[in-house]
Order: sequence, then structure tokens, then C-alpha cells
Amino acid sequence: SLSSKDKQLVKAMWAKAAPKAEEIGHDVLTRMLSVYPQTKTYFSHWPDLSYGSAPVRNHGRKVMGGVAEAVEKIDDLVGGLLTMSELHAFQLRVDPANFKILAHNLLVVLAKTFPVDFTPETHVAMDKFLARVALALSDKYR
Ligand code: HNI
Repeated sequence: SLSSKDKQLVKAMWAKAAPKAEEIGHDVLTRMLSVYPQTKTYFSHWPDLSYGSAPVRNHGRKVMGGVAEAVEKIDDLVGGLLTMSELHAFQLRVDPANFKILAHNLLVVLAKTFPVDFTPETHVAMDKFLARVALALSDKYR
């Protein structure tokens, strides 16, 4: 599980990322949709999935808001993300495999945006954290 050091590193990384959340979220979403086009199936109701489109930007902002909430609930992710898990499981029916894809893209963008702060230790902590967020978001699937 997440050590107190991991939690500290996640919070520190997120404090850096939060002011740039909009740009980061947009980059993450654009990469997810273009590098893993199977993820586009969930967004077929959007008129425009291209880079810079309003829906991609808006959704990037929402997902980053979700990650910010997860950072706040880091001590109880399953309880803290219950509503978000229900939304993704019952309403949106997102295949949990996609949470790993999103996590990967977020790591890529954090590494690229913060080449100095994204140390191996921070990389491990963020990877562990996002894996647990994915588990918490999948908790309501069965
Ligand atoms: Ni996700 C809506 C958070 C991964 C597909 N998602 C949201 C919302 C939040 C959110 C917050 C907005 C809820 C609301 O409007 O009340 N999503 C997160 C987080 C992660 C994540 C924190 C992972 C870390 N979502 C994914 C993935 C997919 C996904 C991997 C599919 C590939 N999410 C959706 C869809 C919606 C959504 C689809 C609704 C979009 C819409 O049209 O409004």
C-alpha cells in the first residue's frame, strides 16, 4: 500500500501540477484518445474529439478535478471515490482496463511537464497512487 513517504510525494507532485491542471488534463486526454483510439468509443457523443476541441478540454478539466479529489481522499480511496466509481461502473460502463491507460498518459505528461521534479521516487509514488485510484474506481464493478 501507499507509504507515508509515497503520500507525501504524491501531494508534493500534485501541488506542482494543480496550477497547470487545465493544460495537463488536455494533454492527457488528447494523448489517450490518439495513442489508444479504443478509448474513443466512450466519447462518440462528442461532436469533435480533435486536439483543442472544447469537449476534450472540458473533460480534461473534469478528470483532473477527479484526480485532485483522489489526492484529498488519499487515506480512503475506496470510500472517498465511491460516487465516482458508481458513475463509471453503472452509468458510463467504462472498462476498468482504460483506467490504466489514463494513468499511463498522466505519468507521461507529468514527466514531460516536470522533468526535474518527476524523480524515480515520485514516479513510483504516482504510479502506485494511480493504480490504487484505478482499483477504487473499479470497486463498484462487482
Ligand atoms: Ni471519467 C466523466 C473522473 C477515467 C470516461 N470522469 C468523469 C467525470 C469525472 C471523471 C470527475 C465527471 C463526472 C461528472 O460529470 O459528474 N475519470 C475520472 C478519473 C479517472 C477517469 C479521476 C481516472 C483517473 N473516465 C476515465 C476513463 C474513461 C472515462 C479511463 C474512458 C476511457 N468519464 C468518462 C466518461 C465520462 C466521464 C465517458 C462522461 C463524459 C461526458 O460526456 O460528460
